[in-house]
Amino acid sequence: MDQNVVYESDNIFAKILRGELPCHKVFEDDVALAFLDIMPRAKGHTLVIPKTPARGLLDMPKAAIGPFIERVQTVSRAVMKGMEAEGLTLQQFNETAGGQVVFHLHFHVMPRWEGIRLRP
Ligand code: DGP
Repeated sequence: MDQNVVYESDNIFAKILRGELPCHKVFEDDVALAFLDIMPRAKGHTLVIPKTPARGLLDMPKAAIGPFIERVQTVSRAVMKGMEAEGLTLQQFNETAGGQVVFHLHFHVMPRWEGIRLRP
């Protein structure tokens, strides 16, 4: 695992952070950016990414994790309220084998309603 922990700054989310690619922004401060997922698995599916460069949760500096998770909570609350959701699913993938496609740490925030499944 350690030998794979290389942050590549040409990933799509790094480009979004630098303003080189557009996004539908829902939250931003000095710690994190949140924007709508381009392939939503639920209405209001939002991604929260840290401004700290980290490939995944495993290489995120410890001191940066707390502030970032606070933003995940802030965005989750706002998404729940804005979407009038009944529940919430959070997902975070690490490495290709773990389902990760974009190699900048991100949490999926997916509002949920009774009886409505996530799209695959
Ligand atoms: P994963 O690394 O498996 O968590 O998947 C990456 C997610 O990012 C996937 O749900 C689709 C989304 N995504 C990929 N490219 C873009 C993009 O350019 N813009 C936005 N808004 N979302 C993207």
